[in-house]
Amino acid sequence: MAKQKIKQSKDQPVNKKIEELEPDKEQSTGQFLTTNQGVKVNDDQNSLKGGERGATLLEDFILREKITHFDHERIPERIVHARGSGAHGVFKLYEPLDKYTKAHFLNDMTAETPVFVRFSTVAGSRGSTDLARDVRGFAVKFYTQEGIFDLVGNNMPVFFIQDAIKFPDLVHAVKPEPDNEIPQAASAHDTFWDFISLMPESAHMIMWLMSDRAIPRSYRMMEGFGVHTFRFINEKGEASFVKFHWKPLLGVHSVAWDEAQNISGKDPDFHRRDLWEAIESGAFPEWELGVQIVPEADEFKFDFDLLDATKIIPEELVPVKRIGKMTLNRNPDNFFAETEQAAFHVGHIVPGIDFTNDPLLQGRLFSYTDTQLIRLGGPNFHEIPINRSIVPVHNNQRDGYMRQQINKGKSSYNPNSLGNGDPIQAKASEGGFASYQERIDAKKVRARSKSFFDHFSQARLFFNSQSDPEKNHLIDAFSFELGKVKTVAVRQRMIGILSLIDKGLASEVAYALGLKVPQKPEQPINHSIPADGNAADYQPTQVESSLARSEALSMKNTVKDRIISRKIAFLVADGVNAQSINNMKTALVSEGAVVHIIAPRLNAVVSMDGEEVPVDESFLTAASVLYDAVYVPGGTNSVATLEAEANAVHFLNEAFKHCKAIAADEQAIQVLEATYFANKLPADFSEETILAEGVAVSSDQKKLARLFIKAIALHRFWEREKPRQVPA
Ligand code: HDE
Repeated sequence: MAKQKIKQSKDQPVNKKIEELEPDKEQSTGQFLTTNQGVKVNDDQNSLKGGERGATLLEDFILREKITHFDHERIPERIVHARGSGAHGVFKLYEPLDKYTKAHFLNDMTAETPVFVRFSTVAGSRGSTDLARDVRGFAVKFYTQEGIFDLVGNNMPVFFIQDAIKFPDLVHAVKPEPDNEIPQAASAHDTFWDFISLMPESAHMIMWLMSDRAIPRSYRMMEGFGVHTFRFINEKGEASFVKFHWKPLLGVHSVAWDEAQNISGKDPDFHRRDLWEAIESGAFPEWELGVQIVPEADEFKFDFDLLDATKIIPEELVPVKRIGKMTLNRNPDNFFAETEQAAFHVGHIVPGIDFTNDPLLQGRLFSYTDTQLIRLGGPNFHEIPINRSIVPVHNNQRDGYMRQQINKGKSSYNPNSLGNGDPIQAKASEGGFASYQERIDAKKVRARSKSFFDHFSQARLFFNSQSDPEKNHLIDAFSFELGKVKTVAVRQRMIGILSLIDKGLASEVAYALGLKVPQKPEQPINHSIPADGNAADYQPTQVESSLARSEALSMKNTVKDRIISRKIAFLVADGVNAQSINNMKTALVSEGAVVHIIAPRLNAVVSMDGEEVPVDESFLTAASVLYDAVYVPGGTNSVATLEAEANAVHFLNEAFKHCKAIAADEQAIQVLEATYFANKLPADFSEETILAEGVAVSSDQKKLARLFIKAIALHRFWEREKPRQVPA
């Protein structure tokens, strides 16, 4: 098991981007308060008045400046992905990729490329909860030696729609309904499912959205995907197709839906806090960058179209090659200046990387600059410190709101002779970007390729690849979301769509909704057809996937051998056995976990030996949904108090319900016996049973710690949900 490396965020070597940001930083320590014009302020408590009780004078430039600036503090939030959190880090390459791409940062083994990453939810507003059932954004800005490369991805590898022209419709459908602006940060409402039920192309993405991937345990435990197929271009000008993946070294883990809903109340900043605290404590999140490379000659080898963003390339068909590692090791100094003002754009690419004709990608290439113009207020958003390239920018673009750069000289045009012809174009051999010369010989049409018409085979592949608990969660999620839909016809239409993915799934959801699966499911009528189109020509095609399952699609197969940064609750009261705390704490902390002592009240409890044991949280401020596992140490009086303390019993009940690892010193077994799962306690506490059921009790503290650590690493004991009726 990996030992935690303690490397404090502030001790990290300064990377090139951090260095570049330094001159823009302000620190007020020991300084006088000034106006924005640098004039020292003498009284920041009272406005200037005509007499002590008189009217305020217009002349008060200090008051006016302060209030005016305040009035203009807000900028529009992002239309989608409004809620997010960012962090700085670095990317290091494992091996040069010269065979495929000439991109410098993917070839130079000595390069440490600075990155800024922003994770986000999609639907909710800036202040919404982190634990909404939603897609997560995973946007990475690489500050390379050849300019900025943005990999603007999500934590799901496919998308709802195939053509960018449908994006405003999708977003209008999922955002709060326009009459009453309900619901916030949720897809469980009529307009969303109305749209989805009429857009069979969303079937695959809907499976991901209803899966546990939509409720991650942490941003640090999510995969990331570039979604579209991009192109790599090597020095010789040869192209290959590429899909980008981020693989988290902590594994891919999620919470339970009931837990997600609870966290939203207890700590709406759960993911934001988790990322911040992990980085502050030196448990730096890490991902490997993976690529799936398809030779250009193999473009038509698959039973799906590489240009269709509703399809994955199963890892069984093209393995993911891990080419480097990203480490996030520094929190921003200022949320607004860095995270909020970060402007990502899928069109920011460097030589060696290029686009494909994926119609979703092509539309995005327009949208991201356009949106920054309104959000950040003009065309100079690239000059905002977080967005600045670490290599110099020279061109003939001039002026505009908030221009920072002071361009010298007379000429701002090309060709010019007055400026010596500068700045000059770079040859491809000098690093100049030259677009890939794709051959195009086509009619100008508004159309969708027939190769995009299989909407169900990969949705089915996804479902078939899930473990039983994951399948149950999908059924429950569909039942919940469609249960929130008021229009029965929409629910019924969705049952029709589900029946084309999997009959069992459709009938379970239909049962929950009190509906019937149509005997012969009507072929869903694809409503995204042009006015003059013939509906029959737009029917989805029924294709069987060449694969029965894909292991990479199930979280069951993820990394489960480490507990770094996992949060463990210790429930204690006066009279606790300090030894029983310390032995377990030492063992957990040495594996990188974080321990919180939780007691009936704050400050400290007194151990059975009269020692003061500091308390981190009380039962009032803590909740089991904020922890990964629970331990109850021994000590007769402590145990007696906890057994009679409803909050402690509830804490354990909830942890059990959410399938978490639970451990108790043998002396504390009576606390477990006070819970609702007392009659479900394992018959024995052998290693095998503990690792199967996730409840460990022992008087041997070393053994207990060893098994508890293994159990925490397993993340959840979903089998406990059988027969899917666990009370709180
Ligand atoms: Fe975005 N998307 N998107 N998107 N997207 C935005 O840009 C858009 C899509 C993604 O942390 C906006 O700066 C269109 C796919 C992320 O700042 C906007 C289409 C994927 C972020 C926009 C898509 C994404 C955005 C809103 C369909 C995964 C947050 C604010 C053609 C590959 C970046 C902004 C951050 C943000 C448009 C589809 C990922 C409006 C038109 C597919 C991670 O420009």
